[in-house]
Amino acid sequence: MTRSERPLDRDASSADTADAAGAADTTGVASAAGPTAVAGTGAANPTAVKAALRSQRIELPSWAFGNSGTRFKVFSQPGVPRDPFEKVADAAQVHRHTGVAPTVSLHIPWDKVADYGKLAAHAESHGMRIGVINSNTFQDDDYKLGSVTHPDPAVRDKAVGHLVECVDVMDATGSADLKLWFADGTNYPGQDDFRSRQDRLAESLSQLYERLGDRQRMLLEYKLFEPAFYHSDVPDWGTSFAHCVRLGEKAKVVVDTGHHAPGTNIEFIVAMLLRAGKLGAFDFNSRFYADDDLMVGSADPFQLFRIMHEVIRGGGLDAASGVNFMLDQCHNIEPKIPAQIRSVMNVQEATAKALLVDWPALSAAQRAGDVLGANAVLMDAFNTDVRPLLAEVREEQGLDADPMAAYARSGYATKIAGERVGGHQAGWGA
Ligand code: RM4
Ligand code: MN
Repeated sequence: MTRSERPLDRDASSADTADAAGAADTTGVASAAGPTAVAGTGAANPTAVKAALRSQRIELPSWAFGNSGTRFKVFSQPGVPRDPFEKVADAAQVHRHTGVAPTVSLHIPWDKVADYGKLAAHAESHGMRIGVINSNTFQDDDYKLGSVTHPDPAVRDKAVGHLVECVDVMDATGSADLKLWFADGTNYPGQDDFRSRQDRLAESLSQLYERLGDRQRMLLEYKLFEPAFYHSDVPDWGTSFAHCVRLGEKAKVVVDTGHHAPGTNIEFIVAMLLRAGKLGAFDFNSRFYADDDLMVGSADPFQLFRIMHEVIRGGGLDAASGVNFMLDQCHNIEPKIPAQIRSVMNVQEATAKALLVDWPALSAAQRAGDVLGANAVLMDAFNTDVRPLLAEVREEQGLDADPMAAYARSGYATKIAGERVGGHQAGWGA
């Protein structure tokens, strides 16, 4: 059977019902009958696939536009923004050429400004909105032994104070989400007590949770290691999940794709979190070795496809799911704006392939125990060249079919290199 001969409508009865009880009432998002309208019509319905691609949203990180590097060297680039306003302007260029990236994440204090209302208005004048506010409790001397888990209550108070200040920034910018990533951990066995640190973490998070408005959420990110090398206080999705469940509906887990041990099955984590209604956001990037923060989809496009497949399976692509898809990347040696454009395109390509999965065929093969057949359905979608489809989607939206070429032709890179002379280029800690 060719793609076009496959049934238009997904056969609901073909969906597995094994997880019905667990999924339906705990999530309110993931459907036990499998993917929602977006995916069910997959290969057989190009209109639905295109609609899903048009409505997909990918958030850009302000810090990707600043200078970055490793602990060995930060290489500067011409035209790099000197302040958050210029970072937002650069993000707007990415949106101009891709049409799916209208929000930009801020990092406080890197993006500290005197008037956040003014920054939000500036974003709006560029067709952008302020997205997630990312907190930073890792760059002060006080935080050497931790922030919200620090043994000294005064340091914990200071850290919670910063997080509350971030909620003030959310109020001023209209942002709905606060992202929490803690560098907290220890370097040596015996250095501090795991359980006391968990208690302090729980207490600090509760204080913050109380401060959230009705439409605001807190997103708790986990990371296996670095900067702490013996243990991290939020090393894995289980720890984040446990805290979020205890806190309540407004607390969700963040999956940063670079924050796992090599070989971790990230798509399984995605499935579990969506099933429980606890997936709040992605920090997308690629890694070869550790938390490399390279362009998403560059190290392992197949992994990204598998993740997007589970996202669609669990309803995470539907706007109502509230899952935020952000790029958390640094472009140390490549030009930053085109690197962000390329990253957005990589996410779109993985999404398009995942949308093309023939769900009725996959489900039938799975139920029949057809191991090779089921695998072939997935690989068939992954091996489809979706670039012509995405080019078509862009042209239908009045965009250039090739965002990279359009950006190169735009003259923006030359313009900012000429204009942004003097001042202090933004970078870590700026
Ligand atoms: C952390 C984590 C956070 C990001 C910082 C800069 O490793 O990924 O999400 O904000 O880096
Ligand atoms: Mn991250």
